[in-house]
Amino acid sequence: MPASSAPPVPALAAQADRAALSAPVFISDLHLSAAQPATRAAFFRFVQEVAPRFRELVILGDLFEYWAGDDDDDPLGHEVAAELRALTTRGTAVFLMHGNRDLLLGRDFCDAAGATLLADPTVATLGAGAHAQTVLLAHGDAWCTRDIEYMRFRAQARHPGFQAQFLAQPLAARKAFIGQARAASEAGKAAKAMDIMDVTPTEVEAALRTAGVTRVIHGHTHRPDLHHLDLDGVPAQRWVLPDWDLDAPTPRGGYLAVRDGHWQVQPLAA
Ligand SMILES: [Mn+2]
Repeated sequence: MPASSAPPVPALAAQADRAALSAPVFISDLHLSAAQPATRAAFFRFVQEVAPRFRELVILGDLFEYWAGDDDDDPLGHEVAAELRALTTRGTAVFLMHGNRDLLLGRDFCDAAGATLLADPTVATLGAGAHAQTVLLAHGDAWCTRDIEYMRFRAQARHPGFQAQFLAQPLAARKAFIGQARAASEAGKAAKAMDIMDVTPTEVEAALRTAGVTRVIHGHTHRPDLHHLDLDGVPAQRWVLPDWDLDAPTPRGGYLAVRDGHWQVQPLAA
């Protein structure tokens, strides 16, 4: 067997399916890429100035616009991992969930960032003692069931065999495939009715019942809101995180802060 030949295949990371949080801040859908310098700068500022005030930073998917594998030589991934690692050394734990765009974030990235990868969905405990609550955490795309075409793609993209096969391809081939998929996705989105891009309310309610909780936090839809639900007579809440785009004509972004039982969505400071 030739000693040199093929570079090592990026490894998938182990996923935790529970998390104990005390004073977390939640973000999602930053869609970081080299093409979004202001969003990247805002994220680094957030990690340096806002996140250290919390005990946990929880990223609920689509931190990156795309992820071809942990062996990507694009410096952005390394810079983000270094920032997150620096945050953990200051005492804030980092939890990360895959989104639909960065679901190949793997073991090397998580190790470099000092991050714990969470399964989608995960039931987290918030606080302890009399104030303890449980909450369901998810990216949100699994509940967009009215988009049949997307659900079919999702099932394939999340299949471990498909992922292993994909990651075994050379980096350049993976990047070419992702470039084509992104172009097709942009074209498809424009043609789709907006309401099939949102979650199906009954799917979220079913997930809350299965998890036995009355609160859920997710992203993905880019429709930040607090929805009050009636779950078989019990009040429940669905928190939808804002996406970030500081490179847009009207910059946007924000985070959900949870402290002492108080939940609040904060826009990014201008
Ligand atoms: Mn998403």
